[in-house]
Amino acid sequence: MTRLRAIRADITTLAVDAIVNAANTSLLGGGGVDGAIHRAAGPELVAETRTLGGCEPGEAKLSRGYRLPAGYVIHTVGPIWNGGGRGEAQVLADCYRSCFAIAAREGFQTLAVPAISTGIYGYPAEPAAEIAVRETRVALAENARLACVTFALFSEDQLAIYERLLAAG
Ligand code: AR6
Repeated sequence: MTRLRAIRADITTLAVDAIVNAANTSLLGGGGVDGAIHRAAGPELVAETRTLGGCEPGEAKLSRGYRLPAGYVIHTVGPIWNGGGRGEAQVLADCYRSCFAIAAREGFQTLAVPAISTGIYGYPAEPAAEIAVRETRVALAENARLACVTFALFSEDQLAIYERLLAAG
């Protein structure tokens, strides 16, 4: 069975143990995938995230999924792209590591992950995907319990980038 796949999907529709949210430091909702997750989860989600004390870029926090088909949401805050010379790549890698650390701690077996930072935060899609695939492969190698990570991508262009990286092995 393949443990790593990329599909074109609205991440809010996926029935996995946990989905990753590309949030902001307030954790109180926003646009993009964050807005979609909050809408689909219902108002109970912001009631919980309000108690989490925010989240720094590169870190992650866990909440329940409420009305989502996913059981939990792992909220992370990606870097805002500023040309690439301000540590953006390190912060993005830290996002994935923080999410996978929570998944390992909780014993999650199935995860869905969006292309963190590549929307409103402006991170270029290709280098962001390289980091996502690299860090996910490390997590799969380190965590035998993790059965499947799905990259849930919103556009055909994003999907093509991920498919190429996954095919390259
Ligand atoms: N399912 C999967 N992917 C999605 C969905 C969805 N339903 N909706 C958008 N995407 P973005 P960021 C893709 O902007 O760049 C929010 O306001 C989208 O096409 O959601 O990390 C937060 O509160 C893109 O490829 O997140 C922050 O303020 C990717 O998800 C800020 O945006 C990420 O785009 C975070 O910006």
